[in-house]
Amino acid sequence: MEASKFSGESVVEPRILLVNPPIYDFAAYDFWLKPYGLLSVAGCLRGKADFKLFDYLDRLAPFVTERKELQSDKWGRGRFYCEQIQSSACVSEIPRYFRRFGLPRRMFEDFLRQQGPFDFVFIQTMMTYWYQGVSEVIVDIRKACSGTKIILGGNYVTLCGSHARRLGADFLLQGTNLEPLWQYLNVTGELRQPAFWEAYEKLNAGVLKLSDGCPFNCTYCSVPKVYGRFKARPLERSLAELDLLCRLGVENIAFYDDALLFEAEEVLMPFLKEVLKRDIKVNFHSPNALNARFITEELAKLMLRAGFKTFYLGFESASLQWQRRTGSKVSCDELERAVEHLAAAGADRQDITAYQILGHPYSDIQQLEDSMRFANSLGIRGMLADFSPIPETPDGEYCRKWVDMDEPMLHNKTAFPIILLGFDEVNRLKDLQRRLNRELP
Ligand code: B12
Ligand code: SF4
Repeated sequence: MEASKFSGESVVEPRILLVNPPIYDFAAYDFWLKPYGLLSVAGCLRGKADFKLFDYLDRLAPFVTERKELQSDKWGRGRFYCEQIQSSACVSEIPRYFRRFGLPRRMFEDFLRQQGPFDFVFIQTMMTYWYQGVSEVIVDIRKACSGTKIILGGNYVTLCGSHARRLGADFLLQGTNLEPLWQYLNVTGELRQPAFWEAYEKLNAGVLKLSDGCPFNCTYCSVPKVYGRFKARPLERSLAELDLLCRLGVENIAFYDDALLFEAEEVLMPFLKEVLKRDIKVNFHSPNALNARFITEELAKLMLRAGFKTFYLGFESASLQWQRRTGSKVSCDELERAVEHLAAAGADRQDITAYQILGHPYSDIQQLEDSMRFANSLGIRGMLADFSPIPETPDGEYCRKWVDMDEPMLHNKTAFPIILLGFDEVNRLKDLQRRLNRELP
């Protein structure tokens, strides 16, 4: 390993560029998308490096705010700037437009010319099927600053290591243990630091994560393997991060926890009680599904009082057979009870959404239409969550029957349901979901 700029007696801090790449996909929407892993790692090095951020998905960048059609909704969500492009050969049969979402490429080239060179570039990787955006960033950095060390981390690198190694980065951080990164950089990071949110010039939405891991073992999910046992993060660290987000003017906060409501008495409830005690006024959201099983009357009341505005519940299917085969994370009764508790606590049913998987390989036993009608009968919105097969999960491995799982583009959530069920059937189910939502009071 070459000596990094962290080593030696130099008083000059190393220059580190943080990049959240553009997205290449059929669809993308800013549903409180933030490069939280990247910012967390940078937070550990706060005060030890000179950071710059280029977030292609930053919707508060002037290029975006001057476009009326890209304005945020009342909870800080909205559309990304996008350009239609040629899809890559492996998904060319999918009859949907393929696009590049995010700031134009030339803006990054200009940025590198004006702000470079950098000693290191840290690049966020997210969905496995978004690797083309990562590749674009690497090509542009190599062209502009040849001596820069490029470091990748995040979900794609963790789940598709051997594929990611072909993109040409210098170092890959797989999984969640940051020790190999500190060794590579020859520095020690401080894990208790909040994420590096001050990298943004303007910020109206942020992210928090109070815990890691999940106690369930759903057969379609990578979290149990990647994160292991459920573990709460230190409350003080989360409160310090909340404080930082509020100081930066954030109004909407999305939780990125996998099991936000597990052991709520030890984790979420103390956090929310502190929010009330400090009289903090922000809107909380749970885009990453909540487990309805854990929503008690008391918890629902506390969540509403502390500022929760939208509720996304993971339901997946009303079929008992499907639930049992995939890990029994939630039942129909539990969903119904949770909705009653939330509504009684003051939530508008229009702000409660049940996710259901579309295009899961056991669709034959999922009874999706009945499941959609069941959620609708509770007066809440339904949202079809297109299935993305994930390598090394039992269901993802089963999908090798239909697609080449070694090509991450084929994990694409728009592509897979169409490959499995056909274009017409996917459209029929989506139309049905839209109709059911429209019929809600
Ligand atoms: C939040 C989240 C979302 C958010 C959006 C997140 C985003 N910014 O894009 C929402 C709710 C919108 C979402 C949607 C979906 N998601 Co999602 N999501 C997540 C979740 C919970 C966290 C992702 C994240 O930000 N991780 C980063 C932070 C939170 O992790 P961390 O632990 O602090 O990070 C550590 C390390 O990973 C590392 N690290 C992380 N990043 C970096 C970067 C660098 C440079 C370095 C050095 C280190 C590093 O260091 C950190 C400190 O230890 C993951 C599960 C998980 N626990 O990771 C699933 C996950 C990524 N999602 C998944 C899925 C399936 C989906 C959906 C397809 C579900 C659906 N059918 O609708 C959609 C797809 C959306 C789309 N447009 O295509 C899958 C992955 C699928 C895939 N093929 O890649 C995951 C892994 C969950 C699973 N089921 O296994 N998701
Ligand atoms: S409950 Fe959610 S995070 Fe936990 S294993 Fe199941 S799908 Fe994954």
